[in-house]
Amino acid sequence: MGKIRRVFVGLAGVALLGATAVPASASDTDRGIYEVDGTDAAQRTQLVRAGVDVLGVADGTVTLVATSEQARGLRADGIDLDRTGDFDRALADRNPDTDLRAAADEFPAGDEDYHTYTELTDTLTTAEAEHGDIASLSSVGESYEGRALHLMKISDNVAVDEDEPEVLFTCNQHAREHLTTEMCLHIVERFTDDYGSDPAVTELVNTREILVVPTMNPDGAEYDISGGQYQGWRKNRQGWDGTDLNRNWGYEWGCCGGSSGWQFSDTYRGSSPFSAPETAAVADFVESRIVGGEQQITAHLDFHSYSELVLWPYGYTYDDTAEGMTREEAERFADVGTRMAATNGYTPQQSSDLYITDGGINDWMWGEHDIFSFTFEMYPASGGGMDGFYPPDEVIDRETTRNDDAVDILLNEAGI
Ligand code: 0X9
Ligand code: CA
Ligand code: CA
Ligand code: CA
Ligand code: ZN
Repeated sequence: MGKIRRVFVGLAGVALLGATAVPASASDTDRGIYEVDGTDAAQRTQLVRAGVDVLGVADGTVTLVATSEQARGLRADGIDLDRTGDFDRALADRNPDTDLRAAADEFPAGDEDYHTYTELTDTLTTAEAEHGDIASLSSVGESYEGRALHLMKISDNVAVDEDEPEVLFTCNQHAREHLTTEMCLHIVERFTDDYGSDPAVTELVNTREILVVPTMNPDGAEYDISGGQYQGWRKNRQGWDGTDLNRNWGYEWGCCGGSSGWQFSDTYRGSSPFSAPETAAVADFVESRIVGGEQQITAHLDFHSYSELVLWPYGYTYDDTAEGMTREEAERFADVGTRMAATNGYTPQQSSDLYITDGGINDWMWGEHDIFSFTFEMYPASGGGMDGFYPPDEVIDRETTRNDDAVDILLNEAGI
């Protein structure tokens, strides 16, 4: 595993860097998986600022990936890091043996129910063909490597831009968070297949325009399963080592130590706001929904994994209220977030209660467009290490259906 990975990284380096010197890449330094117990938000932000890759947080315990150099630095700063595993080892343990490896364009053996990009495209195409009166498939643009960033619109009279609240769902900004793509696909299938038979679904489709972008990062997602093995990849596939899409949005971009300027960091913010074609395409689409001076999209939900959390803006500041966020608005976020969390059993909190992030999608949606915007961190709650990103495909149904009531709450709120 380690060997194959290094060869692959080496080739990418040659192709992208040409004759220039190759800097020491995070990809081929020794990476460990660590836990830190009993953290508060300030300590988690300190960890994030050190550029480590936070995998999950549960009851104050952080699971993260760090290079040995980063671990040394953090220990010198008094942080009690407990090394629980090796990054390459963890992936090797989760991946099938060499002889069981799937073809390059399929998920690893046993996980074939997850949708590859091709399968996702086929499924969306079929949904549109079977429900052409309420489903319309287009795209908001292309990824760095040229894959279509699919957009499914679901509404009655779908070909007409009606005066109905528009609600946007986005998934898979982070490559390895494959369960989120299944979540968006589940939303598409539920609001098409159950239309006409489920009264709540029918009412929402008749009175809303539901917009779904099932993968914002198809290049990264395909790379993450390349060779039929999970790669633990987070960012897109642009440039030397990719950009973290959820640090590339243009509201208070790079302001507050909640992202990294180092290209090999897993939270690299990119060279400028919207330098990633994927964030730029979705942002342009959102901007195109300003009609007659009024933003038509009133609510938005972005799916991630993992930790089972309901998060709301702002992420760039610990303050509950800030420019563009009044006390009443902060209370509405907390109220609706808490009500959604009561239906799926997640933990509700302002996103900076987790750790500071800047350039995140929710801050831009709300700060720029007053779109009522949340993030869900899906299953599992904890204990996964790297495995947390790769739950077996047997959980897809349960863990996507689990969010049906929360999705309906947000769709209803969008009309208020
Ligand atoms: O760090 C992130 O981008 C998200 N967590 S993940 O483990 N999926 O990478 C959390 C984003 C929460 N949003 C803000 N803090 N603004
Ligand atoms: Ca399976
Ligand atoms: Ca309609
Ligand atoms: Ca409309
Ligand atoms: Zn994520």
